[in-house]
Amino acid sequence: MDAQSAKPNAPSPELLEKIFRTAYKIRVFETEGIKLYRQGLVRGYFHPYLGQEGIATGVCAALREGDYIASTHRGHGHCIAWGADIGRMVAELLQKESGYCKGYGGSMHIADITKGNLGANGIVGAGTPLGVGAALANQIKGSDAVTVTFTTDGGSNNGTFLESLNLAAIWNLNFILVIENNGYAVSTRIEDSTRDTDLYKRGLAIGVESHQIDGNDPLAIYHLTEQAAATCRAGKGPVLIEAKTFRHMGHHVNDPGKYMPEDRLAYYKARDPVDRARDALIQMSGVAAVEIAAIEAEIQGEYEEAVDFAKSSREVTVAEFHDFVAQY
Ligand SMILES: Cc1ncc(C[n+]2csc(CCOP(=O)(O)OP(=O)(O)O)c2C)c(N)n1
Ligand SMILES: [Mg+2]
Repeated sequence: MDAQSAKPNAPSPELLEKIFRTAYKIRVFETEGIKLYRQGLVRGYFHPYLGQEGIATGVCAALREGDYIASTHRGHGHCIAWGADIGRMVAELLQKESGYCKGYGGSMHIADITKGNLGANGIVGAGTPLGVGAALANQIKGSDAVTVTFTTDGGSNNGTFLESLNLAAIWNLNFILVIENNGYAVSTRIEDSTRDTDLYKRGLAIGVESHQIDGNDPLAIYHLTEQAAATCRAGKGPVLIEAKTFRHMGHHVNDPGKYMPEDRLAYYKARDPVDRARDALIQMSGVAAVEIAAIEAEIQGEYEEAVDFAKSSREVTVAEFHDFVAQY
């Protein structure tokens, strides 16, 4: 299906600025977060969202307060695009008690249920049934809230992908499933894990409106999500979106990603989502280079404040962690 053929209204200058700010904020968070990781300050894994920023940015910009998201192990970008406080996010990475999960969760478990963020998830594909559950709960409550689950090409091979989407379909849930297809599950190419690599067709097979889109085009993703959310709120959900993208580095910070073909990386880097958000802001709303530089400096400053906040907070102890887990 060619979703890009629809003719959306011209985006407002405010929307263009919001999209650029979000994409850039994610870029800074990931670039600087990798440095924190290399300094030994972040324990566990860190899966950078570099190169995929356009998806979280475009999708979340099209949602409303009161909607819900569920995310993946590569989840920092989704949290930021959903409006998370980056000080509390850095604190979570650094095992500080001021973190979103008191420092007990780390990178792969940042969640904020109070704001409808059902969380990042270390279990590949687990956000899909979780999102369908939230969408069902909202339907039962009579709410028109939309739930978006961000999943992955790897997650689409988990059995619950089809089971969950099928339930969402028979119940007409307000549910949008976004597959971030970056072509790899760790170092396994998608061509080696499935015969038909056009993952949106899996939705078509069970009667779900399904689209494939350039995952590096934040504006196109915004417009498509806006349409998908309207479809859901009109009682015609769910909708599946496959966003094709590529990560800028290996699976996690310590994976050199040698298996990633250089020509493919160059192709996607030439279509960098942050550059595209910046270009759209300049070209479509006439923002001058000096203003762009000021926005970038502001976001960098905000990140540095977030790190200061996190570093000044108390680190939780292993004993506290054990006591906390033992309660559940
Ligand atoms: C159910 C499950 N199986 C295996 C793993 C181990 N694992 C972690 S990430 C990953 C692959 C991730 O690839 P993909 O789902 O495409 O997401 P991407 O890393 O490309 O964003 C695997 C197999 C896991 N975390 N959960
Ligand atoms: Mg993948």
